[in-house]
Amino acid sequence: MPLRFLTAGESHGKALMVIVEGLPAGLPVSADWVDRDLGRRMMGYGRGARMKIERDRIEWMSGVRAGETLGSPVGMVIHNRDWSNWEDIMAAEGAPGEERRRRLNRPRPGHADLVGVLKYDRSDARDILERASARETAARVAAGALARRLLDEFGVDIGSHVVSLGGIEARPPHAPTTDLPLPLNAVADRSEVRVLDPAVDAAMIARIDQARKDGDTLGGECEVVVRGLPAGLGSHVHWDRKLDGRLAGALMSIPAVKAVEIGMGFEAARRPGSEVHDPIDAAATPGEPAPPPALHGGYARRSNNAGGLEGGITTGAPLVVRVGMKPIATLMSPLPTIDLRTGLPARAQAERSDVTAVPAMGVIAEGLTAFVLAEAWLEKFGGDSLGETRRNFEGYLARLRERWTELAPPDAVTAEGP
Ligand code: EPS
Repeated sequence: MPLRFLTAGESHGKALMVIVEGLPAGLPVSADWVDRDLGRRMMGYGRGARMKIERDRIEWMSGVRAGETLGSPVGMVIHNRDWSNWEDIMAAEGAPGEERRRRLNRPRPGHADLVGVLKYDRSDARDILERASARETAARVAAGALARRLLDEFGVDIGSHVVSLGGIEARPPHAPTTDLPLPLNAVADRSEVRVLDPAVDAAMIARIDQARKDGDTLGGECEVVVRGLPAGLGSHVHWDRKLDGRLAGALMSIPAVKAVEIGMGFEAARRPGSEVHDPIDAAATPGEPAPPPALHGGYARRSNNAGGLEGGITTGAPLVVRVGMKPIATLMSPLPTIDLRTGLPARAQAERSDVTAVPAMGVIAEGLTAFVLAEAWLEKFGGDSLGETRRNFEGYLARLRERWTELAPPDAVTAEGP
């Protein structure tokens, strides 16, 4: 059974809930570990007043005992502090036809308001926005934090940083990751906009301040980088097992995300093959043991334009994914829309919102990346207990090393073959 999770909860409902199923037993976990990522998701210059109300923390509901997973479904709840202000408006009990309070009648272009109302046959777009709100991503980050915990046991580092915000670039597209700090978040989290270059901070913050004054919103791009993965996660054999497709699907599901690039991404479509593909070298002398930890099986790449994936399978090089987010749909200087009650022209409703949530989006992207990778990890290595997963992982690495030592010595092979 694959690793999977389900979330539930409205933005101004009582709580968010998440169930993660398929984690091996014996994985050390703590609420502090999960809460750390929840806290990181709430940060970032440009976020709205809601983040001052909430203190996102999980409460364990199931699946964990004495600081370890049991192998049973892990249930977590994140209580909404704002619920006390919405108890009447969002109450579950009541008469279906009764007049709703805090209705949203003027749908925001770019939000799910209008299409959701049409699809679900609602008259109040609040019935849609409550679930379309990016608040739900807190539950995803909690699930992602458990996935990250599993990968962390194997030395995998998952980090992200903002590479552009409101049109200001912090890093040129497709720059090699060899100069990035490890762990990446130790540096990225020091910046209010999660950029690595402190010189760019001030320009982005000024841009956000200006957008706030203008009643406008800003989008941007984050880069997720994963280091320490072995070659061999994912598969080439079937479309829905290809890891690049699975990652792109998960990342595109983040609210407001409109683009995902892996490695060189769109730029690779513009260049000849000789400038795109990553030449393969030996990282060790053939016949001698591959250097530890042998994640690449003894091979190395001169570049990483593939972003760590070939044929839907990890190469052992860093996984590099760029995620592009459009500006948030709630504008304080609202765009033209219609009034759902009359069909007549109106200005979109201005709900409390953020000027930008690009720094938070990177944290969410990390969580979803971790989840997809943990799923692929358990497909490859399996195990009902962490110890079993570890033995399988080590057995695979031993085989990669063995393959390398079995290679013929260089003088026994001609260009045509042995
Ligand atoms: C969010 C909570 C929301 C928004 C934001 C993300 O809180 P509220 O709607 O009470 O202000 O700050 O949601 C949106 C940007 C959106 O379009 O829905 C959160 O917890 O991340």
